[in-house]
Amino acid sequence: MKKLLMPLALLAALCGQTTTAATPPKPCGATPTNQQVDWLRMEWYAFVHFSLNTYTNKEWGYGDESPQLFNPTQFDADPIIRTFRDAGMTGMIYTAKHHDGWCAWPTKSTKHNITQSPWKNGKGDVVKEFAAACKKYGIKFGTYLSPWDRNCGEYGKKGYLNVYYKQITELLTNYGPIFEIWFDGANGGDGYYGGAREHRNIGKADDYYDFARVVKLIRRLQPDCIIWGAASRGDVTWGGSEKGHVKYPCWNLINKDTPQEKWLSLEGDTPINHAGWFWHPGQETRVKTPEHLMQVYLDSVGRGANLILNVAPNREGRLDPADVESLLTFGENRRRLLATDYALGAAATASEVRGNDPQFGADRLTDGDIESYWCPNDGTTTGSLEITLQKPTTFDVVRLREQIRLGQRVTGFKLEARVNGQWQVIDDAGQTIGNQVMRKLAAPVTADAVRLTITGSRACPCISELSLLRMPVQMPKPEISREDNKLLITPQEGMTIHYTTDGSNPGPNSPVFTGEARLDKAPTHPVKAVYVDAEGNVSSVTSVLFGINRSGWSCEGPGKESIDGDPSTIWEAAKAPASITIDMQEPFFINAFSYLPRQDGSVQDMTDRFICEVSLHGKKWTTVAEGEFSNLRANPIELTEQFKTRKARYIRFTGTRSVEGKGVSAAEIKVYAAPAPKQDKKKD
Ligand code: FUL
Repeated sequence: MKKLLMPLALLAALCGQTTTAATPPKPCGATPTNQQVDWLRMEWYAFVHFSLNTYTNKEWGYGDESPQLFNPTQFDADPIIRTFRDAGMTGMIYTAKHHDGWCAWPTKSTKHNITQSPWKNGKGDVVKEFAAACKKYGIKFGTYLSPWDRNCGEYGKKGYLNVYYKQITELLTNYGPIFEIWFDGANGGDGYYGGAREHRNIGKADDYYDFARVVKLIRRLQPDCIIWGAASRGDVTWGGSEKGHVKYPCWNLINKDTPQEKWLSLEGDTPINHAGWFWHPGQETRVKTPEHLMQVYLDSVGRGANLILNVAPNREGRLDPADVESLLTFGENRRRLLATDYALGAAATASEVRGNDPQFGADRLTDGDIESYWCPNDGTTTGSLEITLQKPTTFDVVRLREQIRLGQRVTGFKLEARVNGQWQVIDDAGQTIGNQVMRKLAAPVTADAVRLTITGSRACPCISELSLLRMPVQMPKPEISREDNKLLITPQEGMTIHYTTDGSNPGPNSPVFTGEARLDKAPTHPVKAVYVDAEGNVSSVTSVLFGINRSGWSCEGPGKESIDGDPSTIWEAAKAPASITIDMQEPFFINAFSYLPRQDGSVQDMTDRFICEVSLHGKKWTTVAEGEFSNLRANPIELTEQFKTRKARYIRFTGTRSVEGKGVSAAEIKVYAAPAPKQDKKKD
């Protein structure tokens, strides 16, 4: 390398520039470990929630679920991991134990584990099978081990800690290299706790679990393992929402600009399906689109964090085909986005080069080497770089990288492009860069030069890459909604819409949607639609299951905000328990309702325990569902509760507890129709 640089240095000297072999800048603030750098370069990987909750339609088990429930008839880790590999994912993290305490490996720490399950006659080990498949497909394996254990009688007491440390030790000893271990932030609350069925508070998680000790233990067992959480004692922390986005500007630092500054990378986490982290019946109508996933990717990886995307196996132990389709389409779009860097090899100049040493020259940005970097002299915290392309080139994403081994420095930047000989600003809102930032432009730009201006930096900026990328054209997916009983599907120029309402998958031979279709008042199948373009290309399927049409419904007493179709209006009651009694005006066969918690960002009075009763005439009431809406603080999504089919005109929703506060609330309540039971059909 040095040998190569000599002639350049000589040339610069001959051209009258003073060239000294400049020394690299000193690190600025906290720097990442090699493990943290390697981890950031993994970009995105899978999360797999697969446990007893898969069988109970719950997001959090209480801890009293029977291990007998776990019996996937078709589980095979191989196709699951192959799918992740095919999508371009670099690893996967499996929930070896979720909050319900059931362990998916034959642990010696508790009886509440897979040896008590019928799957493989109690001889199975899901952790082992996932670890082996990851090895086979060359992606990394990691594990999630919930600190909160709603099953263990010792939870909240000292005795639990040995159980927990033992579980960590087993997982980090018996399954090969673990690239990341997750310590969830949900801790303490009510649970089964060995039969006590009570509320247990653990105080400060850092003190109770003794995370300092946990970190030491992990470092001893697997020094390369990235630790998520552990009260910021680890290497990585939560991105801040379960939508996958991390906020921008994005700093991989805590206690920034203080002597306690520490490098702590961010991980955005989100499920691929709106239904939640675990598999839920009917979730094929709630899968996130590839376009949505691309946005999440840009808002996490493209802001300098990593993305962990959950894809949950179903009760058979297979991935849901709708999830897989979206995952693979997004994976392909990502691959196409990153396939060509139009700036690669382009000539570059800079306002200043450190010691005039070509080692730190502007062309380091376009040499395709993520380790080399441009850098000005110490004390210079602003500057500009110009990249000249050989011909006008169209791009709409600009990717920048800092040499983060020297710390995260840049606080502001601006991008300009030369279009038809005129410089124009294409992005003036750049702040942090970090490992990488992907700036999606408002519209594609065709330019023959690009200028990057660093407007602020904590020390001399060290920029390792500037790439020009092009977002692939993504085939749109129809959007389906309804207005009263009228079905609406968004038209798309040059494409026809084909749809079904009987649950079957639509194709070019299905009925054409002309804008005049009616929807059943109480549909029992999802509406599905595709676009077909002039060449016969077919888009992905959009599938939506509508609840019973609520127009004309009323509430006996308060609650109308929960049936008005407007999530921004909220029914609120100051004191729990409080109920909404809905009159559907006529009887229906029903088998599910959904609850959308308040969406205004507050968890105050957000109902998280409920009772649901139904009645045919409004006199005799039957309780059809009762329980907990879990994980609402982190993920306030619409949750669906299913029950045995009933004929009812009235439905009463009672909030009995909330995440915070004494009251209860609901943004929306929907009710779902069921097919008429056989004997009733006969009567009709
Ligand atoms: C949350 C948990 O409570 C959820 O159930 C899920 O595991 C998610 C990844 O983290 O905090």
